[in-house]
Amino acid sequence: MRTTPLAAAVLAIAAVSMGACQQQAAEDKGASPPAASAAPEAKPGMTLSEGRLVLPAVKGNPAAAYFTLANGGKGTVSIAAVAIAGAAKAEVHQTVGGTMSKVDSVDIDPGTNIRFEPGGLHVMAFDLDAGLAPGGTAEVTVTFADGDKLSAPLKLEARGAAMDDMKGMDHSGMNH
Ligand SMILES: [Cu+2]
Repeated sequence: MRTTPLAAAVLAIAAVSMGACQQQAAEDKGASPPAASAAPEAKPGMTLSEGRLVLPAVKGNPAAAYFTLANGGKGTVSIAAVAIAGAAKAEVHQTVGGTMSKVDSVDIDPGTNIRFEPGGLHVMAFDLDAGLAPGGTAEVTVTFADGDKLSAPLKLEARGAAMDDMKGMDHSGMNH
């Protein structure tokens, strides 16, 4: 029975320190100003809307993603890369005169927006996950040249008549 008061005291001290730690942590949380990296997937000033990913009619073919990216910030931003959840690889392409080519970067001036749309800029998604089906969503993440990122959902759609202009597209000649 000699150890009982000591054990009780140790427990009491432990309880007090835990309480103090938790309180300290809570205070730290409330007092800290939001760090620049607090929301790495939501670059300030940038908005991605009307996102959709048009799934291929033939399994194994690439999908095409379209969206509007608006720059509400003060400086020009540059898209460095795009990734789509459920696709092993994604590339920014531009269709000019019926020919697609890979685009390494896209600049968006402040106060303007860029539309990724059929027949123009689009994101091609390769090696699609079998789980991607019309009616669902997939997350797109845009990485900018400064390392900031922006994520937003893409609505999954079946390929329809609007995609006919993409018929017969050939990705084999794109080496640049
Ligand atoms: Cu393409």
